[in-house]
Amino acid sequence: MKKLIFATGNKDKMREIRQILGDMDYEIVSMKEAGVDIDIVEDGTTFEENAIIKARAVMEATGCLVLADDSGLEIDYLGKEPGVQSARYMGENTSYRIKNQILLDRLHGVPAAVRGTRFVCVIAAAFPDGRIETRRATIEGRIADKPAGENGFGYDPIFYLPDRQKTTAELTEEEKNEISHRGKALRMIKEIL
Ligand code: ITT
Repeated sequence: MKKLIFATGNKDKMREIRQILGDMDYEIVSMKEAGVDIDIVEDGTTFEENAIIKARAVMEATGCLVLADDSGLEIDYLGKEPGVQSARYMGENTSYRIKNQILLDRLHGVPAAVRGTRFVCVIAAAFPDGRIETRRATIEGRIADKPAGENGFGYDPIFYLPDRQKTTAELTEEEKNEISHRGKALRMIKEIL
């Protein structure tokens, strides 16, 4: 079977990716499983730039087909913060329980109509011949009034879906992957592999 390396060090993303790409004709290996131990500096200013930086670095180190995911949360009321800084917002070692609570505090008293938010995901594919492709997808929601749910990761407990009356942390993994930014972007990239 052909090999595809996914350039992420985030175990939660990797779990979702394996489920979404599980039916492909590729053996999907994480960076760690591929024995790639390089320090990648994500200094791009857009999701596209950072996804390309990650995918290209690992493709150049291995010569393999590589995919990378750069994603994050945009909160309209905060001028699209934390955006591309989502993983580094308030420090990489600050727990998401605390990050989520601080975001809820910053939106304290803000009415539902202006609590709009979205998850953005850009998947970059770096092919061994140097070709690069990217695909972007989003899911729209609202910042919850309080955290809810144990599934997912990161900002999922405060990402509320008004239609379903649930946060993305209250969805099963299959339900989230069907509608999520990551599920949509990965299904688009599947079409070109
Ligand atoms: P890699 O760069 O190694 O892939 P990372 O966690 O640093 O891992 P990003 O730079 O792309 O990844 O940051 C994405 C952050 O955005 C992630 O750590 C979460 O905080 C948040 N995020 C992205 N997708 C999410 C999702 O589906 N649910 C909850 N939070 C999400």
